Amino acid sequence: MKRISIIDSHTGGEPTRVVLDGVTAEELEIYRRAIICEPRGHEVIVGALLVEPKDVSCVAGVIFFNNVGLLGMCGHGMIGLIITLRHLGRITPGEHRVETPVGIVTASLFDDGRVSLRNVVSYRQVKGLQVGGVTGDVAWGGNWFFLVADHGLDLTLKNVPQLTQACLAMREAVRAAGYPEVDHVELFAPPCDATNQSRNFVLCPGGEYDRSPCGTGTSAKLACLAADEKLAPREVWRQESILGSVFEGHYEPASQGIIPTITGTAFITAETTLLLDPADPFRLGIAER
Ligand code: PYC
Repeated sequence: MKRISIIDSHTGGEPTRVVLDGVTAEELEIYRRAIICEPRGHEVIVGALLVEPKDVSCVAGVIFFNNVGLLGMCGHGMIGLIITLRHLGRITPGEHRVETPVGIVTASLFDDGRVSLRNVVSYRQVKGLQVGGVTGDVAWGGNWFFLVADHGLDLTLKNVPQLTQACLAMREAVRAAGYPEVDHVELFAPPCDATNQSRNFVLCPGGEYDRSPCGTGTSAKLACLAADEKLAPREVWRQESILGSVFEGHYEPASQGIIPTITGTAFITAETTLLLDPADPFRLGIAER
């Protein structure tokens, strides 16, 4: 029986499954769907495999993954990872550097359980790309995003199927226009709560939507706001998700773009061991191959 120990958490409603033991980085592709997908999980989960960091100043290395592949960075996942490390007694409040495939992220854990991430350098690559009947920006926030404000859609939970279809079509159009790296689409609307600046809907690479306001998506948004001079350095931007959960963001200017800081909280939901029985036809997950 293969055993994989995990700790689950959620950040603003978006789940993170930290893999503590039982899978190496080399084996991840074999077990990725077993960890994320049904019957042990669900397509919306983001996995976070703990690995030894190459940089010894880092408390951990992490590889984020989902139902269709690897992620460069993951903001909600990093907040979930930090709260998981606190739960395990491996860290206490203070600053902690974490190595990701796209660079080192510095996380500050506060006494009240909030986590602030100083993300990788983020920037807008293209302004005002016209594709598939909409106009949007292409930006990097640790993952690649197509960001659209003027789409004519209601960002409400009951509208998720239509939002998902619209974002999938936009993503196809962006890729066909020469940006195959774009795997997330982010739609914006005015906030429901007037203390926030904006509401978003984020389509993730595997076709699920982010329940949280998306840390890398909020970083990409801050990069666009900075490039348009619509948000000053250190000015606070409160980004609301389609569920109403909130990340607070601000940025520092950097030579190639901005350095975003994203703040949120996460809660532990489970600690358990996944069992993969060799006789189980679905031991590697139910998913398209
Ligand atoms: O919070 O950066 C994020 C994220 C990416 C995909 C899902 N969440």
